[in-house]
Amino acid sequence: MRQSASLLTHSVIAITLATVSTPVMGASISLIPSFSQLDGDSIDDIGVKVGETISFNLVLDTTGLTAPLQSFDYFLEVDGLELDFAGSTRFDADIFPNLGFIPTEGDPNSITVTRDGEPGLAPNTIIELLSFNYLVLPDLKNDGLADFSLSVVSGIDANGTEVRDLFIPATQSFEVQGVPEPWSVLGIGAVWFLGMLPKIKNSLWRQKF
Ligand SMILES: [Ca+2]
Ligand SMILES: [Ca+2]
Repeated sequence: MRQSASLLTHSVIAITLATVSTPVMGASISLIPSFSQLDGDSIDDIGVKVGETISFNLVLDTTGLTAPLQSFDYFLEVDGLELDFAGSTRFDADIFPNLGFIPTEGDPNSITVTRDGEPGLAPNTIIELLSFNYLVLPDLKNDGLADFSLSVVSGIDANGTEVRDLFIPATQSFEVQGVPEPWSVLGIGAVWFLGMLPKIKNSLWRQKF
């Protein structure tokens, strides 16, 4: 009896742990490759060099939706001093045939992009929607502010229901910041060595006596 009670306890614990450790799955947007934290501020970063072109894809995940996603709109904002749009390639023309752009009045660095049409995107589907290319401009700075930000504005399913709030996260953003060239790291090392040279000489001199 005691053994069966113990087994029951273990079963309950196992079920509880399984429930706790199972991640909550839901609709989302994400970028690949994903970005990471390079410093102490709150925004994720990508280390870049002036003049290079960076590329990344927007992934749309409809996990948890109950009807096909029939339209999908997002707001895109870019720091035009650090990044210059260098083209994009869409992969979803057979899913959302209609593509539209709504410029933001007075702001050339932001735009709303709309997609709709048949057949739409089925629930519990993950696709790469498009790829972005951006040229890194010389006015690069590390100020902890987003240089690229993309947010879901609206998603309407086949029942006409607004499902925007089901997308978690519904925003993806990152900052671009410079990484030192290998030669400049060598340069810093050479300066340090030259600065230390008198101390090294003195130390060697003392070792003689
Ligand atoms: Ca950061
Ligand atoms: Ca920046």
